[in-house]
Amino acid sequence: MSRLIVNRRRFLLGSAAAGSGLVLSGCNQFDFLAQRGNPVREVIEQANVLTYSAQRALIGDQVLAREYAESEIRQGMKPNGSTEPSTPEYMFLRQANFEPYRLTIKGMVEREVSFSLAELRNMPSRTQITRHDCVEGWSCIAKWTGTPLGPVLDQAGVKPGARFAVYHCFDNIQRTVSGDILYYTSSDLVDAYHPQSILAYGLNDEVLPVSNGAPLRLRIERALGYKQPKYLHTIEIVDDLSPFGRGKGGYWEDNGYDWYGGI
Ligand SMILES: Nc1nc2c(c(=O)[nH]1)N[C@H]1C(S)=C(S)[C@@H](COP(=O)(O)O)O[C@H]1N2
Ligand SMILES: [Mo]
Repeated sequence: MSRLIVNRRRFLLGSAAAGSGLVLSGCNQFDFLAQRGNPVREVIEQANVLTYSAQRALIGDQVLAREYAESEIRQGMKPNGSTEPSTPEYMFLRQANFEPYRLTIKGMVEREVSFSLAELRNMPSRTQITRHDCVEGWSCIAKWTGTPLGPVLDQAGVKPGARFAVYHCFDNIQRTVSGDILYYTSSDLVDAYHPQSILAYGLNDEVLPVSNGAPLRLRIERALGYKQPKYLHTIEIVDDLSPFGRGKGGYWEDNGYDWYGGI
């Protein structure tokens, strides 16, 4: 089984790299791939659906990601992607030491709820030492402390028919002529309710630093780095990902990365 997963990971890394090259190069020869209804694109999309269901069938729903010993933490957590968000909303919260921060849960829920950091820290916590794998080809073992997401979602009451959680972040990952693009990603509810899915406010026994996503970032331990949203402010429960961004369920997903991003 591990061989299968390794092979799948290689495949993923390959397809992610090809996907981003495709978007960034803007090469005419390949542009047609990005058009909806294109048969090649549909084949690629089907492949993603297949790997998703194949992986769910292979490893089951609630299998834990490997956890490591303290002695295996070799270096600090390498900051990547956005490391210092510059949106006014974030800069305001940062200078106020994140006192006014609230995490909001909305969408297909019985009641919209929001929590301050103090409230989240007072809920049961979980600490885990796990390995973060970025598609750029590096990994880091780090110790994360936070509140399990499942019980937080239960306080909002997820409605029947809901399928995904969309994670909205403060940072402007990309600036364009038509405005800032804010980072977002998403998961299914199986990953949202996974026992290692935590709203992390602590990293390696310290308060989570700004460069790694302060005040709150989600860990989804069986997924690649781009599925670990930093600077999280809202979780939206939905049954359809198409209304967000370019409809692929995340910033990097919109740029060609696999939606599931499992490892
Ligand atoms: N909001 C936000 N979340 C993000 C990113 C980002 O740029 N913005 N980058 C992603 C990527 S590609 C990686 S590898 C990890 C990096 O997390 P770190 O800075 O704690 O290493 O965060 C992920 N989550
Ligand atoms: Mo990454």
